[in-house]
Amino acid sequence: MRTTVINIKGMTCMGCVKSIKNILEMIPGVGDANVSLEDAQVKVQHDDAISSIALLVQTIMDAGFEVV
Ligand code: 9UX
Repeated sequence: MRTTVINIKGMTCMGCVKSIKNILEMIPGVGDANVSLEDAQVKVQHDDAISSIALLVQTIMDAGFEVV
C-alpha cells in the first residue's frame, strides 16, 4: 500500500466528494480514499500493482472531473 495524492478540479459540493470517494473505493486494490473539498484533492491508499495511479486518474476523469 502506498498513498497517492491527486489534485482534482471541479468538485463543488459534498455530493461530488462522496461520489469520488465511492468510485475510488470500489476499485480493487484501493483502501481508503480521503477526499477534501477544501483542498481540492484526494489522498488514496492503494496497492499500485493492482490499482495504478493511471487507473485512479482515469476513474476520476470518467466521473466528470478534471485532474490537475
Ligand atoms: Mo453536487 Mo457534484 O450537487 O458532481 S454532486 S455538484
